[in-house]
Amino acid sequence: MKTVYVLNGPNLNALGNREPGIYGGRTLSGIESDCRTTAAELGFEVDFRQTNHEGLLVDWLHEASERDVIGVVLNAGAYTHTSIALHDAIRTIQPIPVIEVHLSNVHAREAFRQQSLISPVAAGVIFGLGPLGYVLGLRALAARP
Ligand code: DHK
Repeated sequence: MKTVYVLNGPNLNALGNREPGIYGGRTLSGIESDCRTTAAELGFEVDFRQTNHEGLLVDWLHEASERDVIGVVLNAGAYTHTSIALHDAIRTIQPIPVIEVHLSNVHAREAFRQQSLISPVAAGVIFGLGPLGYVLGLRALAARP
C-alpha cells in the first residue's frame, strides 16, 4: 500500500486548547482521524506524527525517503519560519513531494510568520483552511502523476 507521512511540529499537540480563535477547536487527534478517513478513501496508509523537536522532523523526513513514501504533508509549526535544516531536508529527499500546510493564514498574521523557509522547496502550499488543509494535502498527493 502507498504510504504518506503527515508530520506536525511544535505546539500542535496543544490544538483544541491553543488559541482557538486562530487555530480552531479541533484537536490534533481529530485532525489525525480526518486524515485516516481520507487516506482510507484514497487507498493510502497514513503515518501521522507530532514532535516539538526540530531535529526529529529532519530525521522523519529522511526516514520518509528511506521508506519510499509517496509524499509528506508537513505542518512544521514555528520551524516553518526559522529552519534552514528543514528546508535542506526537504531538498535532500527530493523528488518526494512535501505539501506545506498551515491551519491559519500565516500571511494575515505577524510579519515574522509571513516568511516560510519551506515554501520555496514545497511541492504545494495550503494556508488558512484549518483542518481541511490536511485533507486537501492528501488529495493533492493522490492527484500527482
Ligand atoms: C502553526 C504554528 O504553530 C505557527 O507557529 C505557525 C501554524 C502557523 C499553523 O497555522 O498551522 O506560524
